[in-house]
Amino acid sequence: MQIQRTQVAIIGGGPAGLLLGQLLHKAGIEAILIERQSPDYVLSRIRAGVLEQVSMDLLDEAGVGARMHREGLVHGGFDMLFKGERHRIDMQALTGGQQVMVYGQTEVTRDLMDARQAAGLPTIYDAANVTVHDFDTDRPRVRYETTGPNGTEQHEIACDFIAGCDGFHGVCRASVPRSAIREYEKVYPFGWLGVLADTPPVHHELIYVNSPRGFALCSQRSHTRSRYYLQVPLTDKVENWSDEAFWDELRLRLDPAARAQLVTGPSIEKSIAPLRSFVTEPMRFGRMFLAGDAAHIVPPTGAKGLNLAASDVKYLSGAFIEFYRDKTAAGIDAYSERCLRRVWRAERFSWWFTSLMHRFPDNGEIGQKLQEAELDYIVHSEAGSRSVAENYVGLPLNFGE
Ligand code: FAS
Ligand code: PHB
Repeated sequence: MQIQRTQVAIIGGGPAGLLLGQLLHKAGIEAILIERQSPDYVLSRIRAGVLEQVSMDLLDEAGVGARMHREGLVHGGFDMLFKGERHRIDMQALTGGQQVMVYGQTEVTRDLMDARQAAGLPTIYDAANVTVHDFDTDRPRVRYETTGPNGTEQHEIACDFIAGCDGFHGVCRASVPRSAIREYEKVYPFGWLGVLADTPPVHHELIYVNSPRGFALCSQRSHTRSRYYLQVPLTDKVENWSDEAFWDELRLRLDPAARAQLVTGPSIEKSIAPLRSFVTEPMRFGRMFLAGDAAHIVPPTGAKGLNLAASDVKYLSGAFIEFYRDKTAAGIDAYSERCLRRVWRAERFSWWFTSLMHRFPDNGEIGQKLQEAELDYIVHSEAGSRSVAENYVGLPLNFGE
């Protein structure tokens, strides 16, 4: 058994783990990052696309924001399409100037990986059988295996803290005794079929569609790369969808102007993601802290998943910095409550926006009519539009304080 020692053991090399590692490094705090997949596999996952100002600021603070500012697309609004008509939500005007950045999670992850590698920070990829131990004591440990020329090798990391950034299917939350944790979950009766294509976006901003045929979203990654989503039944399989079938169904859910602008092409990625609302309470267990998807999941309608991971990491990195620099546990003790206040607000908006924009099998015809009536109110009410806008750009970190 090879024994290593560090201050923080970060489990998971997605955006949460990488961002935490970068912020701790800049504060002089040692961390070892353990990821079960390869770097290429982590980068191959196509996920989020929209960053709130809080996330942009954090990437700048981590020293990895340059390419985002160079290549990202700043958006001041988005369209809502229903009953064949598009209405723009002018976020910038409704929120006193706030905007969002369209910059894919893949690029965020790549920027963070490059920075970690450039700094020569200890990162274990392809770690197998990762387990966490004694996190209810002040001497937590992480164990994992690697396979090399000498066969399988056992490793152990002794640390002060474990950061569980290992996503929804990770080992950290699963290792907490059931009596010490509460999980809240809502699974939606549909999924999102996503397509990535090297085609110019159909519009310069995003279009969220409520159609009697189901939800659709027209998003983008650059001026030459588009990202589209269609609501599909949970029983659907990605192999049932040819590119042509996808484009035909998307056309049926768009308005004539967008249909005329749509440029189709071969998909370079195509997948179906399930939708759920999920929250773990608390998010701290002794010396182990959950951050990002390890602790919570939102339906992607509100573009909150990646942004919640970033705000968790902001609180957690601050708590660790206070512990080591100021010798106080105040931030650590407040971590879970501070995160959960923001998490539940984002969960509420994501659930509400999902409920408004998707077809629910049990809602019947009146369900569509009631959704259209609510959409009609929102786009014609400054108060209604401002409520959507201020939640979409991200509520301030001190909201309600
Ligand atoms: P991640 O899941 O990204 O990263 C966790 C990492 O931990 C992974 O690399 C995993 O390999 C690793 N890991 C797991 N178990 C481990 C173990 N035992 N040991 C070591 N490592 C382990 N959000 C949006 O805002 N918009 C979207 O459109 C959107 N689409 C999504 C589509 C899908 C299919 C999924 C799953 C999520 C989507 N999300 C979206 C949310 C997504 O962007 C997450 O919020 C974001 O990836 C959160 O980052 P992390 O918390 O780092 O979790
Ligand atoms: C994306 O571009 O992947 C995206 C954008 C906005 C969302 C969800 C996904 O609400």
